Parts: sequence; C-alpha cells; structure tokens
Amino acid sequence: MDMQAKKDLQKFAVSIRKETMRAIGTLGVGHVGGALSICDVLAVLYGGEMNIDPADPHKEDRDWLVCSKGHAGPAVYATLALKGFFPKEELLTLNKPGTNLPSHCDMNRTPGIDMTTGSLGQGTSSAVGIACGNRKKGLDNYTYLIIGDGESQEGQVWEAALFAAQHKLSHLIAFTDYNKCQIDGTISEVCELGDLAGKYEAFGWYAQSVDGHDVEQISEAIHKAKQQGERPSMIVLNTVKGKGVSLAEGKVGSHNMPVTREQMDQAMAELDSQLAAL
Ligand SMILES: Cc1ncc(C[n+]2csc(CCOP(=O)(O)OP(=O)(O)O)c2C)c(N)n1
Repeated sequence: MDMQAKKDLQKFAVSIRKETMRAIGTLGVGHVGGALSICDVLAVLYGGEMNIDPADPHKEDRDWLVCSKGHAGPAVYATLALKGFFPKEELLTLNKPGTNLPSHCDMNRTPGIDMTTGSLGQGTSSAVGIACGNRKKGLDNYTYLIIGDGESQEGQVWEAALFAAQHKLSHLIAFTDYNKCQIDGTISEVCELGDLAGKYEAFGWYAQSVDGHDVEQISEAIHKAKQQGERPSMIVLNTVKGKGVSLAEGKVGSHNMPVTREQMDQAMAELDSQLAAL
C-alpha cells in the first residue's frame, strides 16, 4: 500500500471516530468502547475494499457487511454517512424517537445496513446464510462479518463456523474485534478465549491475527483471505476498546457510557489533533 493510500485510510478511520463520538455525545450515552475499536476495519472495508454503491445500497452484486456486534451500530452509521449513504446530519438523530439510526443495526431502517443485529451470537449464522445465498445465485461477491470477542462465547457462533467450513464458504471473510473486554469485565475474567486464530484453524478456516488498528495489516490480511480457494477466513483484529479517545481507551467501563458535552468536546479535540498529525 502506498503512503498516500495508507494516510487516506487512517484519516477516514479518525473521521469515523469523530462522527461516532459526535452522534453518541449529542445523545449523551452509548456504546462508545466497542464502536471505537472497529473504526479501522470499517475504514479499510468502506474506504475501497468493498464493492458498494451509496446510490444503490441494495445492488445485487454488492459486498455485504454483517456487523454482528450490533451495539457498534453508531460506528457503522458514521461510516455509511461519510460514504454518502445518507446525510451526515442524520447521525445526530441517533437512537432518538423516529430515527432511522437505532442504537443497534436495523436493515429495515438504515440505507447500507445489510443485516439486523444486536442479539449477540446470531450474526455469523446470518452471514453464512448470505454467503451461501449469493453463491447459489452465481455471484462472486464477498460477505464480511464483524464479531465481538465477548460475543464469541456464544455457542451459535461455533455452530455457524463449522457449517461455513463444511460448505467451503471462501467468500465469507470474518473479523473478530479482539479488544479483550466485554460488558462486565475483561475476557479473561469472564471466559477466556485464548488463541482465537488457532481455534478457527481447527474449525477448518483460514485464520490470521493482525493489529486491528493498522489499516495496512488489515488490508493485506483481506487480500490474503481472498486468495483462499476453499476456506472461509477469520481475521482476528487485536484492538483496544475505546481506541483513540482517552476517556474510553482501554476501559471496560466504556462499554455503554454517558458522555457529557464537555467530554464530547474533549474527544473531538483529541481526534482533531490525530487528524492534524496525519
Ligand atoms: C444475546 C445477547 N445477550 C446479551 C446482550 C447484551 N450485550 C450487549 S453488548 C454485550 C457485550 C458484548 O461484548 P463484546 O462482544 O466483546 O463487544 P465489545 O466489547 O466489542 O463491545 C452484551 C452482553 C446482547 N446484546 N445479546
């Protein structure tokens, strides 16, 4: 990846963080931590990797995204708004009465959201179904999936993982947001996941483990995944919950937190200085 392309993706990721914080800060509460940890992968996917058309969100041969950790919806909405799926001002209606942007992803409300999520554990099954359906239609598009690490303690994820390998779903590319935190503690306090990439390999997937805040590593991992002829892919993203905003970064308590106007302004200033440094 050339320097300019890398910088553009890094800037896109910070912009996604900014719009996420502006939306949650305007509402006053939200899932800050798990939204901020996935902004870099969203930047890579929507910053050029995915075949999408904001003017035609349902075009048949598009690439799909299932954000199975549906509580991170605000980060996905910020990404979609920045790409032009809907006006940026709509982000300020987040989770308010009548909004098209509920706290959790809803495919019937938001242009560009491909699957309704929020009940954790189910998105892998949905993504597997989507990938099977697209293959049956003769399409060679990709289905992307983002799973939480806490979410990965749900058994249904592993049933779907077995099925994906059995059916050689090579056009399913999944990410685990391995931010080491869940709602009520760290992953190791609640239920350790250990070597996630090794577990997926054992389930018949092609698995990689990368720095989930390094756009170049994420992008290269996706390209390697696309070279796999027969296996679904898991890319474990080693991330930090609340990445980029000091009031949230690395804190279990950032899962679903109140954000005051002053905290929002402080977050914006931090993110602006990150943008200026790029
Ligand atoms: C089936 C189900 N049980 C419980 C919840 C409540 N819940 C929302 S987020 C969350 C923690 C998820 O942790 P993780 O997957 O690690 O998300 P992240 O830390 O990345 O935000 C829980 C338990 C839910 N949404 N769905």
